[in-house]
Amino acid sequence: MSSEKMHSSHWGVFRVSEGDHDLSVTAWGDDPDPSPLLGNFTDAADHPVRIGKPAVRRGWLEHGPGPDNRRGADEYIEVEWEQALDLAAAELARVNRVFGAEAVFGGSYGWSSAGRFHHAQSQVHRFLNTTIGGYVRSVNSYSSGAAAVILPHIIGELNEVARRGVSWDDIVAHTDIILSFGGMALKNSQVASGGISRHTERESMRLAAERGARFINFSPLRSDMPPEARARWHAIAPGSDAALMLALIHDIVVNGDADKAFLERYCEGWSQFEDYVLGKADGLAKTPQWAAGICRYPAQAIAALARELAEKRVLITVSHSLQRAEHGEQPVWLGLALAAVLGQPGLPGGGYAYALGAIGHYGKHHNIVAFPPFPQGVNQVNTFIPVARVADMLLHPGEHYDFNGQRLTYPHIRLAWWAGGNPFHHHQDLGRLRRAFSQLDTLIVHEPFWTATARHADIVLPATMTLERDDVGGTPTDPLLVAMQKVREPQGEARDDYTIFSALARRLGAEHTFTQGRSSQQWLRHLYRQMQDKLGQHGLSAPDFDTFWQAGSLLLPQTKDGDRLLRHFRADPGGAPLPTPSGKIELFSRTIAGFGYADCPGHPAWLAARQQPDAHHPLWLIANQPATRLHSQLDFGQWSASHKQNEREICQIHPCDASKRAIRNGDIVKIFNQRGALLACARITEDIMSGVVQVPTGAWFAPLEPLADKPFCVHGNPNVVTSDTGTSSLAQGCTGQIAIVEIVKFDGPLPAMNAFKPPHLTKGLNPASE
Ligand code: PGD
Repeated sequence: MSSEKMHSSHWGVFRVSEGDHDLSVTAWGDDPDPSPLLGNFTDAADHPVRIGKPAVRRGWLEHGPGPDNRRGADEYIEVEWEQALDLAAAELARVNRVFGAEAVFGGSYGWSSAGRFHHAQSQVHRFLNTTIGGYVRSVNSYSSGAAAVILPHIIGELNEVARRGVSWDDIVAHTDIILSFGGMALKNSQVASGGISRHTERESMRLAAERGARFINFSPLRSDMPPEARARWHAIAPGSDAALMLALIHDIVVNGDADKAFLERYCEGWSQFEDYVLGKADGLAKTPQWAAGICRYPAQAIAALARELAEKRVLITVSHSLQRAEHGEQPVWLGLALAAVLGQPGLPGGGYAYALGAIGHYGKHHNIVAFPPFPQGVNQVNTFIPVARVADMLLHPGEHYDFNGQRLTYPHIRLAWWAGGNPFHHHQDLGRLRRAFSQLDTLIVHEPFWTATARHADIVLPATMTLERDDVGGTPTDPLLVAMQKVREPQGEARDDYTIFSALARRLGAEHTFTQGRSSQQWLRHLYRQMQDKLGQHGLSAPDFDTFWQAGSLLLPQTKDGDRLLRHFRADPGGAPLPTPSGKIELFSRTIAGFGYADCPGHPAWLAARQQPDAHHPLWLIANQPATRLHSQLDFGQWSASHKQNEREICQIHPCDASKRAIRNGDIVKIFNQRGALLACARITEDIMSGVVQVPTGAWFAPLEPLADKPFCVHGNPNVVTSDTGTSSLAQGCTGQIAIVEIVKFDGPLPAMNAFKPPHLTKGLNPASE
């Protein structure tokens, strides 16, 4: 048994040691509510699905770079590191020489691991910037693609709004009603990129509820609010929140409960928006009766809720998931509008807390100084895409599209470099994504595991997992800086991304520019010293690096509540204006109206999604964040695996929908639409709205026939049926949360689930000798 080390993950801080077989993992003692996701680490490090050696796809090795439909079905040839690095460096140099850095996609979206130095995306970016001068990048995220674009137009930057909004402390002390659209599931707030030392949301909800605060959960799923909140659950149709919010606003106005003084002083464009709500603009008043049919929720209940909200300290929360849908910008905007009509923004515990509970960063306090990021260098390529438009880019080079007031053109990408992400988890319509990736000349992937993305790559470079290297974990909203101490030697021939990129940069004649002459240990010390210097500027100090490293963690000083964005604005709207064009909350945005988008007008509105249930596909599918893993990470781990049945992901279905289809608890079901199909195991429950089924994301893609146009995932990855369309011309965010499907009992023999076995590998073959 080796000695215990301190380490950290996006889902919590822990102590770990190597046992005879598995790792022994114990949550950090000060965490009041540790995440069970830690259980996925125990058997991960030497799992058979680890990538042990660099590998090259046979088709690429034999025929050279170029579009190839065999990606995803080909076998791999294991090669020595030197050969793999030579091939990768030469291919990058070729593409750069022939087509320029504009032909290289380095967006490399993905969460990778909690360590800030080995942050894989930053490593890719610095490597491409320092070797070929840049790359086509991606902007925004799959988490909050719509919110990140609309919020700056109407109130302020996403991070300011979400991270400096209402705190949990304020909610516990002041809020009467927490009106939550999309809930605040603890499975989401157990995670925070960079790490989280104390999971406090459950306790905050318990304390607030005990004081008498009322939590109201509007969601198709009861489980979107934990029992501790003692929430009232109101099931509404997926994607209908905007209609419900409009109807609430309507009745608050006609009841005479709108805070006119607040709207006058702090908001821009109330009159245009009011005309729309009351139907003066389009002849359609947004009444509860109007909304009831859309939401599948009674008009009287909407009217009663509008009355209940008056004169109370009300906090409106809107989860990230609502904006991962067609017209996802609208519920984000309407949540703010509802809070404004009630006159609540800027009051302690009141107003609008966008995405509170969607991630562990929000509702917390801020460190006075943050641990510095690994510097990425300068990208000389200006071309970018909104992150979720990657398949469009690869399939439609040269085509024009709209984004946030700009008319952009998709570049022609020949080479994509991916480290720390799993597009065959995070992207929608995976059959389309496979066709998109087949257009590339070359796909290079760094991964610890044989994920579906690694199985579509041409050159696969085995990366260490977090436990196999030293790093520092931290985030601006958590006071604990963690020395992430190496626990074990790298599995097989795995190398960390920095070592891989250093060796590649050497081949491209830019080693020193990339490394600055520092080893990874020296970078950790260098970044730590920068943090010490910044603390010094505030008259604060931190122990030297060795003391920190030995202690395993360091508690950083935090600011208190005074910096909350809307408090300042409310106190002094002239002196502390919001960073919007008017300096106020924008209920009508001249900027957005000026873009002229039919799918995102100048005020918040109800815009029906194109995807609606029909006779062939009568059910909504909610494809939400999983509770048993982070995204697709460590899906083979003990905790995730123990929550599947027959090795398949679970599908929740209402008893009425199940009985109509003669589906019983535990049956294997097939969920399908025109894009593909997946298998899952049925769990019948009244905790889901009738007409809706739910399958979480993250089960590794396991297509029965890898090259099928309409993939059939036998494991339960819902992204085979989700739609790859943008939220609107404004944000072009991902719309993976909701799909339209049918479901039937699957009676055939259960196909083998091979996602956790490596692909066919030819070991140690030297291609020159073939
Ligand atoms: P992860 O599974 O976290 O998913 O998408 P993302 O791609 O981030 O992938 C991270 C990968 O990095 C893993 O394969 C892991 O093994 C690898 N990795 C970890 N550490 C390292 C490292 O040090 N080096 C290297 N090279 N690799 C490493 C998440 C995305 O999915 C997100 S954020 C959201 S919010 C979206 N949510 C939904 C949704 O709600 N519904 C649908 N349908 N689809 C979604 N997709 C999105």
